[in-house]
Amino acid sequence: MSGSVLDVAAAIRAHDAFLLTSHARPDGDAIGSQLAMAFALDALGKRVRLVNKDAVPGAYAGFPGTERIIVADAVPALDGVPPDAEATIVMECGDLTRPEVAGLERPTVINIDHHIGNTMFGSVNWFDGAAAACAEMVADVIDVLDVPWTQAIASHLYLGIATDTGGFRHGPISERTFRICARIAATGVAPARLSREIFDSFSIGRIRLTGALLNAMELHHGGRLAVLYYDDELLAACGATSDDTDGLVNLPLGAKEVLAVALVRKQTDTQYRVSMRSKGDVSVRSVAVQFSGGGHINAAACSIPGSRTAVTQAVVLALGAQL
Ligand SMILES: [Mn+2]
Repeated sequence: MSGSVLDVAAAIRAHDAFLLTSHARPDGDAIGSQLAMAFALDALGKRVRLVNKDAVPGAYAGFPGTERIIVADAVPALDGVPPDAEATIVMECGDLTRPEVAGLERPTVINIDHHIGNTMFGSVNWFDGAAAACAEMVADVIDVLDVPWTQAIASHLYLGIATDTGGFRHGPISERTFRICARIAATGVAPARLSREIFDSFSIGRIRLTGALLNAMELHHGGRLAVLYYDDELLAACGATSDDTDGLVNLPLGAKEVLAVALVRKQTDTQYRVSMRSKGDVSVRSVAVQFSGGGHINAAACSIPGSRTAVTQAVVLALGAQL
């Protein structure tokens, strides 16, 4: 049972205090969904706190309210509110381990997500695989709760949608997406300014890392598959940090012939994280699942044990079967 926006709204109306979280290493949709929801709950007079495992990526730090996010491995104790009185809202997460924050369990856990494979871990679950971003779902929640869209809410909905669609390039972008965007623009926020802030706020280290990654890019299967690789040494050499790597996996897709990309990141000598992206019907999700990972058809990830060579060969082979 995938539930509905009405179930979510009813659960929100029934509580006064909320704990909002999203996945570790948050992306734009994680941050945008959380803060749009937070501002809506504020408007209803609810008590709201936000807890994430990792800090807000630098490019999004200027968006309103990001300073409210508590960065912690475990939910801090809350004075005056017994934990059971607080409802947890988890956005953008296929299961309750994705936040990597301990202590999220509550009698009411509201699960709002658009990732295929969601385990329906909540006491209230709303899954919508047709949403281009979790932020689209949050927009619906806000409407059912009858909260007017402020510029702060609109900015965060835009952050989620613009990033999860790669600047309106991929995913189930629909009429609904553009209806929401039309209403975002109607609040008076300038989409072009937000897009500049989202997409053109990188560090110089990120730009140098981009050059290094692409310079060392490998092509396989007649150029249809690109493989990128980095480790901590390359980050340091470029003056970059792991905060600078978000979205780099998409770069080779800018080449017409490239249909899929694997970005391999060294975690240890015997463990590698593989992020994958693809165009059209090429399913990187099915490859990620083979290695106990997950994601969407066009965006998925997994961790694979083995040497760099063995991991890369396994990924090249598995992706080749999808091309
Ligand atoms: Mn998302």
